[in-house]
Amino acid sequence: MSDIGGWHSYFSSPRTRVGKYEIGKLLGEGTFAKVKLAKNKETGESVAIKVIDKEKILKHKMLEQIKREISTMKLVKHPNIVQLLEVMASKTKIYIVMEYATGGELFDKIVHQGRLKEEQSRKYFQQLIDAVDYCHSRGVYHRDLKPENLLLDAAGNLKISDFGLSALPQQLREDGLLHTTCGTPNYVAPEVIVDKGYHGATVDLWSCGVILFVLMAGYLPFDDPNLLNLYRKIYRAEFSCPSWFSSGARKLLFKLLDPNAKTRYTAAQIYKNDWFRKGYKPAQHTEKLNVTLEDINAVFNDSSEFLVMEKKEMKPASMNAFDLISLSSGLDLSGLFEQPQDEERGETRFTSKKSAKEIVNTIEEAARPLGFNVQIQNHKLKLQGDKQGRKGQLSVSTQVFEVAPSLFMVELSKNNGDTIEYNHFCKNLSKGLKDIVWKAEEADTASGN
Ligand code: ISQ
Repeated sequence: MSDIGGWHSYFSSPRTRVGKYEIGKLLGEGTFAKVKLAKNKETGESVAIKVIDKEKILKHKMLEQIKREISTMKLVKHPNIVQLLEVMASKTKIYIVMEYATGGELFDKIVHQGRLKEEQSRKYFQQLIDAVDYCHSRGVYHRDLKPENLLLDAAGNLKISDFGLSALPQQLREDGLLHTTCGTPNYVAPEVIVDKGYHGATVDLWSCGVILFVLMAGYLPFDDPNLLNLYRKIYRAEFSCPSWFSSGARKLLFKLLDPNAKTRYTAAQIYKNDWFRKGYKPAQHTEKLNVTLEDINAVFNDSSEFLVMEKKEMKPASMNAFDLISLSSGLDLSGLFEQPQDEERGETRFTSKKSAKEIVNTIEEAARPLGFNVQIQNHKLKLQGDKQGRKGQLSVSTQVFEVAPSLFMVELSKNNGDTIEYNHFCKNLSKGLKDIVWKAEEADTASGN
């Protein structure tokens, strides 16, 4: 176990808490938003939270649009679409809480395993069309369907993310995951490229065609290092199917990757297609969420009902079995709970079942009358003697560790000063701490159990 500058190396990192969610690692980042993994502390459920900067939204005059998009997202409930769970706001941020798709991106699967078998590709394509058509029937268009937006859940089912944030203008769509300024046009329909005005549904179905091709081929139908050449290939729908594509799949692809939006297959035509129909089971969707526009407005009006505090929570550093063993000699942990230990090195440990906060307060109350200047930082205390001892001013560091749920270990270590004075101090301190600190063997008596 290392010791850095007198403070223990088991620094507990601050955990940000937003409402009932404890914020975890970053899942992705865009210009206006970050997506973070989070845990609902009431249910233990993992969620993905999109954190949007309010100031940036206001600066780009996107407020009304974002409000509309969030209310749309709340109305979309389909097993193959990442579900919006709730929306919260702090003074500076908007938090969009969504289902967490644990399986990662579908296209990572292709990157690692190569192209998929036709059956598997068909299953994902069926789920994709089911979800896309469900949204279209409610007037919601994605307009940016691409691999990054296709996730998988724990059961391996497709989950489309960001349905609803789609109506934002392209150049302002930097609000989500993996969205770059010069996003790849590989999945974009010809009519979008020529910017003649387009219909959201036909554009999404073109992208579904590109996605189906990539799933079965393992590479893009339209690709070129030169952007103009790429646009030309897309505009003319210049692509060819590899030899392993079945004739049914080829036929469907030519109907989807039709450069003429007017003759391109609609969802209704896809449902009638034989290749698509094989083994197709429509998804069962449940009722719409009962969310009104007032709910959404409340989030943006700083209504106290929706306002949450973002706070950094310091938990005492926790220890695992290896940490505990490394503190003890060999595998015998009994030494851990006996006092005094490592006297020569100036280290002493106690255990307590009181809360970390109570322990810290009690140490502080016990140390001040002994003439110590006390600095507290989370669950670490620095105690500085007020007079010079034989070997300089006595300085002691204290930290509280959680060794098991509701069992804390208090570790004292001498940073400076004389060991005899330190031991004397520990004895006096332990007298002051007699209500909360006891040896493990005495714990039951001390806690009155
Ligand atoms: C859900 N699960 C994992 C990652 C995500 C990224 C963006 C939106 C939703 C997500």
